[in-house]
Amino acid sequence: MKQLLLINFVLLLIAFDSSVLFGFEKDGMVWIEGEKFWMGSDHHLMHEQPAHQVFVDSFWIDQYPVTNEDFAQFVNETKFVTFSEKQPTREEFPDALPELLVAGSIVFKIPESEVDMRNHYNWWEYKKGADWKHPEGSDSDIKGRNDHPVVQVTYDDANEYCKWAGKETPTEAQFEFAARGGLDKKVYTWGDQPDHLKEKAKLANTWQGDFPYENTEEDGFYGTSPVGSFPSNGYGLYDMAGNVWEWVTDWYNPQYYSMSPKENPPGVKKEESFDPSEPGIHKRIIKGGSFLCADNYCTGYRPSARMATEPKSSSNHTGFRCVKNQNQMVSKE
Ligand SMILES: [Ca+2]
Ligand SMILES: [Ca+2]
Repeated sequence: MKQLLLINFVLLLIAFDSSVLFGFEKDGMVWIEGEKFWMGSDHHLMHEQPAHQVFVDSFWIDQYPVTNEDFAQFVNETKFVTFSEKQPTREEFPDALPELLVAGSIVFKIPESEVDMRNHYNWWEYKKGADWKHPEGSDSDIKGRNDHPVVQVTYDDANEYCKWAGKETPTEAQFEFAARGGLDKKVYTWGDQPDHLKEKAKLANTWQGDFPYENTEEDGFYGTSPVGSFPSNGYGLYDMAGNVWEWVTDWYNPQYYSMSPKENPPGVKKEESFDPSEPGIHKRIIKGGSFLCADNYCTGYRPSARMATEPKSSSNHTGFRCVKNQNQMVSKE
């Protein structure tokens, strides 16, 4: 009897311990226990290949993307001015057309009918006055969108926010590992079955209908959605698929996965970053996909999906969240 009680006690301890290790939440962040996982995919785009095993150290990650309300608090306290609120100069953009040298940012514009899918200028336009407080241009605002993810932020804007919060932007490996939520080698954050084949309510804010001219809004949202509107993944994290793309620290190189280190891969050096479609421009990576990701285009909301983005560019489908690393925790204590 005594032995049985002891076994029960030990089992109880193990159960308690695992709940501490996985999905433990504090101050809006979730603890991710370091582990090996399969990064990338052999079944999708070339730059996601090869799938390869890497190890990431334990870290904390924000449960939700940073919201307009969070970002407003940062701006109120620090008087920070984001990149898209400043007028671009001729020195920064020597080749830009004069009409583009006004403060503004990139906004999605739905075409009226089918367009050439190879030319993304068919659905993106530079809009004067577009910034985080006016995501779709000077005639828009964020009223009623306090709990939506902040958008129209560059990588540097995101990085400044995370620093202010005592955090950092995640690496690509951290983001992907967290996004998988413990489901190794699965296509989506919820498993292998595409969202549109599920009978239940939608699992992420993506694009339904023919991208880019038909948005049927079956998931209930035309654009961004309040953070946490869809079920969390296995680690209790929200919007790791869809809603907004999120900045990570890594510089982009399509061949990185065949040469990356096996532990805590940091990405290539800036000088080694390379996008074959725009050689000569150094780009960082965004992950997680957005409300513009459609199954007929990029299914960018898969955890292994990645997109190269010029770090000084912002748009109305890109935001971010932050992480806290162990070295930060040690230095703070
Ligand atoms: Ca949607
Ligand atoms: Ca996302």
